[in-house]
Amino acid sequence: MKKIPGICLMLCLMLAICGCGKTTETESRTASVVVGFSQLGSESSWRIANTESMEKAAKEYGFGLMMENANQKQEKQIDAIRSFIAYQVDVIVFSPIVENGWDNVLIEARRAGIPVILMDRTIETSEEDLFTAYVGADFYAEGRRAGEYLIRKADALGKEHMNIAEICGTPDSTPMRDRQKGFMDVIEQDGRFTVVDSVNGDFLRSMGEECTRQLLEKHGKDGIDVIYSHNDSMTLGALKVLEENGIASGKDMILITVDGEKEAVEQLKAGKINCVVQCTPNLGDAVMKLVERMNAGEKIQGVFHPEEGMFTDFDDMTDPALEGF
Ligand code: GYE
Repeated sequence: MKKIPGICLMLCLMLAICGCGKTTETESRTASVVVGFSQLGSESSWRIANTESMEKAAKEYGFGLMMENANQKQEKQIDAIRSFIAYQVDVIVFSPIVENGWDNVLIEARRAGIPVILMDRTIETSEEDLFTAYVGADFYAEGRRAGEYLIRKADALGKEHMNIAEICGTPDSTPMRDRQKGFMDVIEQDGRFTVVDSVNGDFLRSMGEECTRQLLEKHGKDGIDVIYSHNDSMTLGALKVLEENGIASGKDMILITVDGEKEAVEQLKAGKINCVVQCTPNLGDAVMKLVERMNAGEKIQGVFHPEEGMFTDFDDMTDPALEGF
């Protein structure tokens, strides 16, 4: 099984770090280029900012945007893609909720001659040429960054052993799979760490809360030293439960999270979160730039990763660059 055709064409695109429900149409009747965009849901602040970034960029480039929000349902995304094919949009952009199960609908798009760009997450397929490009983060690198931070933190605290609880994002989604793998590949090299539990929080704040309650019940507060959560929304849910239980997060419980939304960065500055691995939702400009080039007849292929870093309690918290979205 191959994950990304042409992965050897890895290109790095510097993305400027700046910046539902029913179908929304942005000037698609008059625009010369119409983009059909299937957003997977509104599960997190990351997602909301991502939707805004797509809308803003479409406007700036003068493209019509037909947007459907799938509210976390793969079937709805498939329906949306079919409706874009029927409408004969110029380009289909979508953020696949999970990696598998797209072949049939994407074969239909290929047959109709409509190019597809994957935005944010990628797919697993053995078919050739189901999409032209993927614009999204390197989630594996994000997971590795989280693991590298933990090793540095354990060194600084002089810890001989740490128990980790992992709160995962949507099962079988790219960020879930790769943030887990990257993290594990790093910490497995170091005998000091044990992952005592790994639970599904579906990238939702409410689930982050629920998972943390269950984790504390099962392992007790002394049974967990670190929570590694795959996104800020779940981490903020976890924080609430830790506070309720009088657990000093940031000190007695190390919190590592991914995204970089404002609220999480504020909690990092307040010392309650230890590490925020950055994942930018501002992909709209890079996507629309590709649409523009494709429309000009250029053949686009490859993987476009934004440049990302991380914010941690080793950094100067007064740094104005630590802002979040
Ligand atoms: O980290 C999370 C969102 O796919 C990168 O999805 C995205 C993830 C993001 O729900 O907050």
